[in-house]
Amino acid sequence: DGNELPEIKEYVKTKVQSDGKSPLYGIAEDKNLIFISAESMQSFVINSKMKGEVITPFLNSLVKDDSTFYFKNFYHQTQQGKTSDSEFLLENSLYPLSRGAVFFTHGQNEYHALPEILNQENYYTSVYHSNNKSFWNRDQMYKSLGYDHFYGEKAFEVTKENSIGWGLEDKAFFEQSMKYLQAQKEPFYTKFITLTNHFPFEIPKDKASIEKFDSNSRTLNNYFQTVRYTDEALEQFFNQLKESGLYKDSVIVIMGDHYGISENHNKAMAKYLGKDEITPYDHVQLQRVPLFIHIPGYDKGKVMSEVSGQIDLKPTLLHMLGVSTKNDIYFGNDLFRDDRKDFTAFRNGDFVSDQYVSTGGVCYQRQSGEPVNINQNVNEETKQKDPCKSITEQVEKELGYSDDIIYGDLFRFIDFSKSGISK
Ligand code: GP9
Ligand code: MN
Repeated sequence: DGNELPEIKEYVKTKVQSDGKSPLYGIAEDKNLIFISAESMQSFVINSKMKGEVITPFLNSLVKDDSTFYFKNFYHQTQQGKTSDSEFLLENSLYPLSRGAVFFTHGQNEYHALPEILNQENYYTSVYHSNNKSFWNRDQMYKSLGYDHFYGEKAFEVTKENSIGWGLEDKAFFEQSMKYLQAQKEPFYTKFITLTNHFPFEIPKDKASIEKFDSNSRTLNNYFQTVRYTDEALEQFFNQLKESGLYKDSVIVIMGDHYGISENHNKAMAKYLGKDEITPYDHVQLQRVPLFIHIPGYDKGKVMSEVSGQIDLKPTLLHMLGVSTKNDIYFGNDLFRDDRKDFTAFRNGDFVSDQYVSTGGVCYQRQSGEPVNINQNVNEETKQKDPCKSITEQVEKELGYSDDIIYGDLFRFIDFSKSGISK
């Protein structure tokens, strides 16, 4: 019956939200928001080479672009729901579930998601993704999130020639999306979900622009080619946005949805990174996915090194659009604020903070990767000195609150329209 709500509200008010506005508050007011979910794109390919070749020339150029904020310590926080979990984090700033996919298990809940909020701000909202509409229960979930329209596989012309792996290749996907995009009422919030860089990362020879890697993992060997393909598709899309005139009236966000290379390929990954092995600490660092926030016309963009995660996007994007989140309930922080919560939590209770990485019960110094020396065979009092312990407690509390909201469908009990959320 919503009994937990007062405690959750209190937590969000005191530990998550803060008064005052970030320097970028309202910078994108009334602009279109074009969000691109880049399938399986991990940060280790950005500004890196493979066999002497640059892997992502276009994205690297974006990193340097004065109109771009690139977040190099941005983590995915997904679990078994993969792409759908990353969508859930983005739209709600709530955590996905520890088992299963919340898109399936709680697709009929009440949410207070980005599309619904932006609809109230007179935005048209849509998703483009060339896959069966019911995959990940998207058709149902997108209604619950408030999307106006979902352009699924049937909206596209998919042939043998323009398909790679899971379906329509990214270049054709963006190209065919342009006619719909240009017809949309502005301002709009539109999410594109790419597909070509999906496991097992296979691409026909004539569509690959770089070599394969050489290791014992065919998956990693292939990965670089499909990553490069998506990089080229993104460049083409930026050019098409410019030609259409939409570019200058839009903010463009590109985010990796989750890892592409699992720990089953650690040996090959170690070879690529020139390391002896992938330690648990390295594994956490490999959960970084790229985040680009590109604001045409803005010229003070830079590389941001703050620890951050997918949970931070909803408040960040709403604030950029000049929409207050004052009485909303969510667990992320505006990426452009200094007074941020000091950790990015993973679904399994691990976390990364400014100073520490906590994984598998071991607390590491974030900068050096050295375990924090904790004297284990001592009394309780000394054990308290584990610097990760207090953060772990907050992480667990927060994950629990997020679960309470989902399992109890608690937003049923809140009328957000009466809670004073507005510009
Ligand atoms: C499927 C696409 C990929 O529609 O989003 O899903 P994933 O396997 O990455 O969760
Ligand atoms: Mn995915």
